[in-house]
Amino acid sequence: MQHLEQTLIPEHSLDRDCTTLSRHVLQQFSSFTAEAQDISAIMNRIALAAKLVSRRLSRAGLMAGALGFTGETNVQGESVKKMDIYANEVFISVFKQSGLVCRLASEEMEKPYYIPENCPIGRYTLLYDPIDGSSNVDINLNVGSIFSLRQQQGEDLDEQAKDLLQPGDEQIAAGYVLYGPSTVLVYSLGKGVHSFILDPSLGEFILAEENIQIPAHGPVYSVNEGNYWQWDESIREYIRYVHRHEGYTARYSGALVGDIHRILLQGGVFLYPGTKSKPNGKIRLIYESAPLAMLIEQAGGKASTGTQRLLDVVPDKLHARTPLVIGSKEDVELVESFIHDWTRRQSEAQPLKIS
Ligand code: FDP
Repeated sequence: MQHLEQTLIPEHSLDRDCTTLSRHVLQQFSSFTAEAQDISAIMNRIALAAKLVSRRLSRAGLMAGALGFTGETNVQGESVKKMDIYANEVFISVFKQSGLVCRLASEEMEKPYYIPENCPIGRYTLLYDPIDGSSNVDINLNVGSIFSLRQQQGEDLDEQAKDLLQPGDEQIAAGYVLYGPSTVLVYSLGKGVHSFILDPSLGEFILAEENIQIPAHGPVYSVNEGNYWQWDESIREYIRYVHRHEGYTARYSGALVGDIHRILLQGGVFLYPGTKSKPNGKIRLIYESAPLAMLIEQAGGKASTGTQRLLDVVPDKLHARTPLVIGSKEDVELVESFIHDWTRRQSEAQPLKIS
């Protein structure tokens, strides 16, 4: 009996040092500066938003009016779900009167949301996708939230938010929350990638893994193959390559955060290339792919558009999209090599111009 208990409850799980998210954020800074306190407070508010969304998701099927569509379309032309609106408003409400964040910009809002009373003191902007993978909400599958924090540059007096049109390297912090069997928060302040699990009995995110390293190569390729007919030939060639070689397996959940979390822990590559109907793909740069790219690079992986490092891309508008190839270094480079070879063959095949 004693032996059985030892097997079921390993000793280390009882001795676990419960590092909370806010303590961890403060530890990331070497001194107890005003910036350290601000970022720790901001991460705490994001954690609060995540807990509220997680609670709503876990009870949504039991509540009247929590699931389904609102009947509206968002700035992207996509049908809006009630949960998108709920989660979007949760993020706004946790930052109102916090004195921490001056603007919020999200997938659900055409223009940033300003909190003027915070602006004299809160010089940060939070960019976020409140519910990523919305098509999973109504069928009780995993969804996520993605966030990115930037310093406001200049005054933004005309409320044009032009300072947000900067490369992803300008991000101060990035992360995501995965609402799955447990709620997991993964974040980076540019000093490694760390994951936390929500302990519902404590209401706290507890450190699960520090300094996560993505494998250099993994078996997973994650892409919506229903778009095969719409892709460039280079992407089709890559997909035919993985179909014909041993060691690859397909996983695509319909929620980017879930697919990236798998790849972060087990390796592989996620692709959302351009299609005929969406030449820049579907994934939004500022509040989806840039934060995920920061996390994956911090974990030793790679993120690109297929031809350019993703964190170097300068968006031309708030809701800009780019093709996305992200994950293990070797797997991203393999996809890039197919794009590069195909582009070279195309240019060599051009008829010579004789002047
Ligand atoms: P959704 O629109 O349902 O929120 O970027 C948004 C996203 O989901 C990703 O989470 C997901 O990987 C992708 O779009 C799914 O799009 P497709 O249905 O076109 O594959």
